[in-house]
Amino acid sequence: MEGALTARDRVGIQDFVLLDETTEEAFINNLKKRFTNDLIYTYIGTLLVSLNPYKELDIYSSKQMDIYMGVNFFELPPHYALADNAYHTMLTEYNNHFILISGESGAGKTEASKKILQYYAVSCPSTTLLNTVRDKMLMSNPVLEAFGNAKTLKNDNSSRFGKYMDIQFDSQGDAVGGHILNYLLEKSRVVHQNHGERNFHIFYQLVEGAGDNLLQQLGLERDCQLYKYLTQGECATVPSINDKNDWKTVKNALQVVNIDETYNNHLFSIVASVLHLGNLEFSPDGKGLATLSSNSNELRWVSDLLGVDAQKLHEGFTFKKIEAKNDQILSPFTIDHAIYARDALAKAIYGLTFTWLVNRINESMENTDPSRKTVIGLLDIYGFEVFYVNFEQFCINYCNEKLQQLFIQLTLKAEQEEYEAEGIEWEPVQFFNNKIICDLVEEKHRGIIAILDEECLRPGDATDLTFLERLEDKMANHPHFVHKLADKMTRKTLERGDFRLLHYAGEVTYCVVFLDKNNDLLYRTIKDVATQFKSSLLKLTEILMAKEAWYIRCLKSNESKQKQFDEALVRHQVKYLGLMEHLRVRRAGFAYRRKYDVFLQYKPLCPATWPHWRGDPADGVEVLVQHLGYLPNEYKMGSKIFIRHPRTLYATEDAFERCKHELTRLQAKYKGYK
Ligand code: AD9
Ligand code: MG
Repeated sequence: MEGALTARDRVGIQDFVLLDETTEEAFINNLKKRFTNDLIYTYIGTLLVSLNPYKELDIYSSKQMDIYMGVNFFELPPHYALADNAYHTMLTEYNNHFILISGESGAGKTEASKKILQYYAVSCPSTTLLNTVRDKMLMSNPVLEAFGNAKTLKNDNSSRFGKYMDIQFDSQGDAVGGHILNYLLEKSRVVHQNHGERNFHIFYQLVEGAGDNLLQQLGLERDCQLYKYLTQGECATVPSINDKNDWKTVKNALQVVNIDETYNNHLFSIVASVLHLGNLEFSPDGKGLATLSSNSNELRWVSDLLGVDAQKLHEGFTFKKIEAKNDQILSPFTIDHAIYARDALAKAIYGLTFTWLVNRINESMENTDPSRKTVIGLLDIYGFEVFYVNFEQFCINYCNEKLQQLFIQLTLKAEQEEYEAEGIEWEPVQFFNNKIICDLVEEKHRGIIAILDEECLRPGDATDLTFLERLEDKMANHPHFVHKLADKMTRKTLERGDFRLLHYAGEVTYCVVFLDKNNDLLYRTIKDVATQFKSSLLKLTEILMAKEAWYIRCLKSNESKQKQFDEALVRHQVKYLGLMEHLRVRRAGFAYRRKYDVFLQYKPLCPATWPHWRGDPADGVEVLVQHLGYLPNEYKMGSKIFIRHPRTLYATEDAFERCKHELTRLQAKYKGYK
């Protein structure tokens, strides 16, 4: 007993529900102990908390995976058990599941989702044919990461798109197909990067990794510094990233997902054309209008690589076509317009290429067998970000609000329903409900997106500032909108053209460059983004609500990407992710529930159930708990056994450990006599 307690004191408890106290202090201490001992996963009941270790741990080998297959959730340290449990529940109950992985940027969501995918790919029963589908699923990751991830200040491999992947299983539990839905790629990164950030990985991989012949065909030099779109962040090389090696991985992965050499050529022609586009420069003519100033070589490369007439391209960058009656008039661009047109083209072709890639990958993973499949969905989106940010980050943070809302709804709902179904009374626990912030963004007629839509459609002189005025007018009394006059202290740092939202995860200041009526293309794009994004999130919520949910809450251990435990940072995340409330909900009623046959593992503790209980498992459990002295109010028999207090279960587990120890000792002694 003492030994067990010492170990518990040293390495912490693997389920927060078993903590003696539910204080924040105890919670953080437990996390810290586990982190110090490289134990990065901890349960809150069936929810998994993961703390980014920022170092490679030897816990993801196939040997480790074998140990987890089919074991009970609580029998092994938390880790693959969640993935395995979702899988086995899917097989036994024949229903659909999803794993929601959330947390802020750099918390470890993408890594967690890759580990889970790997687990399913490796651990399911296999045939040679199906292995190819699995390889495609696995290899979709390096491809999409190359084109959709980038180095940011928060994360050297930050996802700049949202990804929901369904893994389809047949009735034998074999992974037979996959399908990816992608959400809002941060296209602005193609043409602009903040200091200390990079463009999408693929550009650097191409320049660093491609063979001399390919570079020559694409008109590129092996020097990232030569390309404007690659150097704005002034960090083309990153110590943790090996672009040359990654290029090889991506090339190989492209083959696996059926993107062969012919497609490769098209694909990299487009990527290269973006780099050439970025080097096009304009200078003013005598009247201040745009003319192409850089050498015509760049234009020729864009034209060759995209297969578009160079003259037409040139016109497109320097003139606007106005349709008047049956006539067309060419109105010359200013420099700003020309730059805008160049960047818009670069973003558009990159965005379309990304969508094409996702479609190709989906085709390659498609399962054509019409028999019914069950799925496990993995949701890995870009994490919450607190920067001085633009419209895309506004969408990213809105997406995180929606997922937090989904988490609140589902955890409360599921818990409440289970208690009701089992006839168990419980006291609801108060959560901060972020619905108020979701409404602020998306409410019909009154939300930020609705106001943006209206401004876009309003004829005449709508600008960023009129949009901001309308926001300030409408949101004046909203507790999560910082009005420029509402807070004099805050106002000091609110620049003209900024607004600030109090998100569930923290304050974020947004710079309004949403609307620019002079730039009809820009405001049309923004409007479509805002509205489309809102409806695609709505669809995603519907997809998820129809499935059984599992949660991984990822926490960032520190900001310096090293193995350190920054207590204040961790505490902040524990707070806003609502982990304490979740823990209280789990403990408010019956913290533990176990299927009868699983609980019968403790049968050596009772002479009446040992060595076998031959009757109904529920009766066996009743006999067992009576023998163990459980008081009537400490447990409840429903479709499984519900145990009110973790300590009760803990005492049983301790007794079981001692009993096993004694049995082993007796067996050894018996052998000795023989
Ligand atoms: V973002 O919202 O896409 O910017 P994520 O996805 O939450 O973010 P990611 O999974 O990319 O973060 O993790 C960031 C980095 O932390 C990784 O590149 C690893 O260096 C590190 N990390 C995360 N999880 C693990 C892990 N389980 N083991 C080792 C890890 N390192
Ligand atoms: Mg990620």
